[in-house]
Amino acid sequence: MARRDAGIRFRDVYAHPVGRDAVDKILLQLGRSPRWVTNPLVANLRLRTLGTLAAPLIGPGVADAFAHILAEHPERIGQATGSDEQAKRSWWESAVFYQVYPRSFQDSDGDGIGDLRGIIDRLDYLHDLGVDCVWLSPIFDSPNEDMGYDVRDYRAVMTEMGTLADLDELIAGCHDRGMRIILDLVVNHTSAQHEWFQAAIADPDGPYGDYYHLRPGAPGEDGSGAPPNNWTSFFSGSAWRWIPEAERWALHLFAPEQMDLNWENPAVRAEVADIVRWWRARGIDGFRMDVINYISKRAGLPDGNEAIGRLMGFFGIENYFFGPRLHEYLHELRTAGFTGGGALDGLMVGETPGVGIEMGRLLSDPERAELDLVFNFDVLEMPGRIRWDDYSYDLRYLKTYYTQLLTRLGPGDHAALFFDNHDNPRMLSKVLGARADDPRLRTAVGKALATIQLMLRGVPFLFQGQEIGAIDQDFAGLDELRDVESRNRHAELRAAGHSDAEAFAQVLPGARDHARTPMRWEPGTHSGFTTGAPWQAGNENSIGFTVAEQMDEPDSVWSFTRDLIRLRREHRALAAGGIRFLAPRSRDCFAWVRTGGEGEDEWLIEVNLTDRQISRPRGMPKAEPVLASAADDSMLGPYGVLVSRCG
Ligand code: TEU
Repeated sequence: MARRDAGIRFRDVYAHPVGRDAVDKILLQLGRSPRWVTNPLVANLRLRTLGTLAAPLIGPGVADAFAHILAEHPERIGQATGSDEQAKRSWWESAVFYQVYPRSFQDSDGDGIGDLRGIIDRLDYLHDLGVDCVWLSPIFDSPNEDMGYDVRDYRAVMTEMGTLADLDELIAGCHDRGMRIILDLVVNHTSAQHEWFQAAIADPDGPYGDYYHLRPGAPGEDGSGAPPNNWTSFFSGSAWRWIPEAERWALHLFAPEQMDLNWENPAVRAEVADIVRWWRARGIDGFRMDVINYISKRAGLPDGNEAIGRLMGFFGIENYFFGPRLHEYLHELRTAGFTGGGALDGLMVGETPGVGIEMGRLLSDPERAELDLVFNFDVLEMPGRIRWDDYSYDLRYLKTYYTQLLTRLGPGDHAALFFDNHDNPRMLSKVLGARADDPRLRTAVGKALATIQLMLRGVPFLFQGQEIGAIDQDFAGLDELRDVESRNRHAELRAAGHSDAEAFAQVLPGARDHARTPMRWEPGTHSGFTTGAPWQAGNENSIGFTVAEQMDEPDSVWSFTRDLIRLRREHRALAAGGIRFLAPRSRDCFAWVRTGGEGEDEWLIEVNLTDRQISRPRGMPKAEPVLASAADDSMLGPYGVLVSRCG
């Protein structure tokens, strides 16, 4: 069989959306410039030659892995087309989203776990902030091995969070206030306790056996029996679990209790479409689709390339992060699940780890009727860094990242703009570290991040607590960490010979637990989150950074965030206009203009990305300051911000 990479030159790889994003991702991890691969010498190299030359460095088979992906996806990088005015205007394009992590938002019954009634009690708060759409992290029935991302029943509410009637009341409460609500749909995998999986292992050759990735084999008494391939889980260890009662290996990309669904099975796809229709009929306005780019696995589930596995930290990822039938599955779900009365309606925002700019453009191209929007995670860590690294995030990287991202997106493309979520430490703490104890700096950085997120061209997704300058927690030890990923990583480090303290020190910087501490509503015991014992430690007691204190303080992060959202609401250019970057040569100042349509105001935004005072860039357009933080008409203080109306 002719090798797949016969004749392919490296420029072909870089002209391909998947190839370009994969190469850019590798360059990002290596902290290298794209010029490394766009120069004629490399660009004209045959992929096979490059693979041979690079083999000593990156190992064999990488070129073939690229060639395989290119062969599976015939698309080429499309040019940005259309204009801002032509781009369709759906409700979500100018909306401000707010992610609620229900478990830690507001407890109403004193069991220490946040619940739906608690969210209902806080809807006026979200409305006062200016939220347009609430995204709930999973509230479905779940054993909570992964805090709801292991669903046991897609049509029932987790007991500790309430009932379907509560959810109906919450949906109505949002709509009555002119807000919308989307749910977190986790359909790459189900809980091992889901009835489908239970039926599958009871009768692996029956109708449900093909709902999952089950493979024959056996671990062997002495453990000599190897799993079906070398894939590893994102939560440590192999991605395969031996199920004795079924005498089968079962695939789990995440925890051993999160069993990957087999989307090749039309019955699975029909089940998911039915779940979507069921929730749409209950008034849900759309979904955040959990790891939705993982649903298409390469036929045969082949071994992962050793070099790619070492580089990315997970073996097998090239066989599913953008699988061969992904477009087909998404389009089918979009049309089967979201077609209400003929028009494609509802929102599908994809959580797509590992997907880069070009793949994101492909998945969210309106012409394809797949996803509307994707999360690109490359903003969360600086080049060459991973979440577990303990380092100081330099905000100047945001200028590089967003200038590249928003320049590459066309008017018909949209970027989800976010810094925090339930899977990552707080961005404010990544920037300031222990200096976040300085309330002045903490406030300045909180406002600067809010300005970038709410004033750039894109769809902002605030995460609960961001609006009050929430920071990481000083967890005392492993017993305060609840997240399966944190605890598994700690166990893996201990098994590798690290002491408890060493293992904890390596887990702490990247622990998702930082983002899952209870919302700080007011000073005092458990910050008004619960009258009971909170499920997750939240030992911060800093003064001035609770909702109650911030709402009363005109110079707080909360007030500034509300004012930014209000400006977006009052001026279309800020919510849905175009963007023109300024002062490209300034490393320290991130400046841009939001452009409007005929007769609409244009806006100048300037952000000091450093902890030093800087002069405003020369040659800025004439503009009247409207909103400022640590800035005047000539200087920008540390992390200072100026939002001005042009003209
Ligand atoms: O996370 C998917 C994911 O791969 C990462 O974004 C996540 O940070 C994880 O730690 C892998 O390193 C989604 C959910 O957001 C996450 O909470 C779930 O644990 C995961 O999927 C499995 O459902």
